[in-house]
Amino acid sequence: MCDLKMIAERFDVRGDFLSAEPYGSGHINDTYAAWYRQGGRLVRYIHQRINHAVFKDPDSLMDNIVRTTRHLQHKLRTSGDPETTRKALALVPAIDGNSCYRDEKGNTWRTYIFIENARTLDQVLNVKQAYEAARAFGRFQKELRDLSGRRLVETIPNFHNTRARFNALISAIEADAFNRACNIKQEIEFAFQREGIVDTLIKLQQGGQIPEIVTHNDTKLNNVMLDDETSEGICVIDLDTVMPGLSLYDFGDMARTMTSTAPEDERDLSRVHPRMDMFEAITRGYLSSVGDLLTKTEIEQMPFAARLITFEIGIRFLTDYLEGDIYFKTHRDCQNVDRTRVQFKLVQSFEEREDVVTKIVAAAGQQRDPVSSENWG
Ligand code: ADP
Ligand code: GN1
Ligand code: MG
Repeated sequence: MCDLKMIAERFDVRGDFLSAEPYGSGHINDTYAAWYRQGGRLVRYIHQRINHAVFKDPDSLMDNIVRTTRHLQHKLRTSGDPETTRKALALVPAIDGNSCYRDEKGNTWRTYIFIENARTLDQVLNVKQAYEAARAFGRFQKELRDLSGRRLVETIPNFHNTRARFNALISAIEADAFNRACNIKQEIEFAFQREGIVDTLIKLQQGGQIPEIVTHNDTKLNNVMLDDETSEGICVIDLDTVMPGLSLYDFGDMARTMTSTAPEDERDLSRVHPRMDMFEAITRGYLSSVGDLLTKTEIEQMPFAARLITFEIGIRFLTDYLEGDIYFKTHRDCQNVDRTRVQFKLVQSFEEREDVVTKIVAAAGQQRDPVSSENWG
């Protein structure tokens, strides 16, 4: 582990550094929870090293985050909310006043206030959690609708361009740099059979039927903190990919990560399927906070987005396997293949349940009124 104390000293954290340990199960950044003694109490902060192989322009990324977190906090403050630094991520500036610190190796570090009495989950356990997590992501989209100023920077260009993701898969298969394509023939075939879906949302956007808005773009379950007591989705985190996007990208990734109770890399595929009660919970949770801002087409495309985005992440895992596991963190051999298989199983299950999924969205879309979370307890 790197010298966290040295990093910690570069930030304007009041108190004495005690210890730090790796934290969370994100696939991209290096995250540490650090303890400090502060005025006789023990408090925690998050120190995070941005993965600059993934994010090529950390300064623009941090600029996006400064703008969005300020905007969210300003809204909470003006509404009289007493918990602004628990309900919106709060950066702690570096001692030189910058939002981040660049170490001598060129790594970019940032520090956040630790959100206490809340947790992230890697899998949903009940419908209330699914409802609350989706509601929080919907609220996040809604609160950023009036973000003023210039367009946010695309921290990863074409991040949800499924056609570009598909083309990257083809290139990786052609290069087959690690001679791995022979191990995943079925998965490659599965992907090729579905090439026809990859342009759908892009075309709807180009045709002006779906608007570009500010979206989170990485709305997996473990990017929202749920309150320990109430399960309320109190804070959306992991803001590196907050940038212009489609509302459907966010809904699709919620469906991918909040409907199955199996891990993302489950090896027993018989345990993997999207639960329809969970799907209904996320649909209602999401629409309860943002439904009044969505167009008819956006709502109509929600069932499709569930399988498209699940497919897209599946082909990203497959591509990474072919390229030697260089993008997503892996902890064992073939983990990216297992992740792919889980996503593809979910895609297939969404296809098989298309009627049910469509009915759920249609019914929830007609109501569009905020639904009390009590219904999901
Ligand atoms: P990655 O991009 O690698 O996924 P995240 O920003 O999602 O990194 O952080 C990884 C994990 O660290 C999260 O899933 C969450 O459990 C934890 N975490 C991140 N920020 C905070 C915070 N401000 N307070 C408490 N926990 C946090
Ligand atoms: C990554 O950073 P994390 O673990 O929240 C990835 C997402 C994928 C997800 C798959 C910047 O999310 O796009 O959907 O893994 N983030 C980035 O679990 O690529
Ligand atoms: Mg994350």
